[in-house]
Amino acid sequence: MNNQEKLKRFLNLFTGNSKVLVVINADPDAIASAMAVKRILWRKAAEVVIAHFNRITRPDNLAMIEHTESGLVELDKVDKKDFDVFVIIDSQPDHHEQFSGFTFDVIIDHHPLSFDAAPYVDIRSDYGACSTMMTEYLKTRKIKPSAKLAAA
Ligand SMILES: [Mn+2]
Repeated sequence: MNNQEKLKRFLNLFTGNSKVLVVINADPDAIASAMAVKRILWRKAAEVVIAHFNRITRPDNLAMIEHTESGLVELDKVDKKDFDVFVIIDSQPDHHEQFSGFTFDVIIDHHPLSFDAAPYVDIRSDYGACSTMMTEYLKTRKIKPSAKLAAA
């Protein structure tokens, strides 16, 4: 499947009413990738919230979150019932028990394949970073990353 077809299939999962929850194990690659998803879904979904479950303590991660205004929220502060599309990015559902409470509609990752049961799966184990994959999505969607997204 080429990038254009992939993007089309990805976007087909959302309507203008979709409330999307992106769940990440926050590190710079995951944060940057989740922000790219949010950007790609701008005007394609009603709401996109990025939630993380790990405690973010490393100063570089904190600086990145502040600098990029990524709007990250803590997973235990979100109510699953407020969302209807679930995305996991830069991880697969079996990577952490915190992911296990969700049935994901989208899995986008670059780690070795271990879990690919979802309506939309894009796992490229030959990529060094998930954000590299997302750069391709942005390009395919003809989006120039904003300064903040590019910084991420
Ligand atoms: Mn990664």
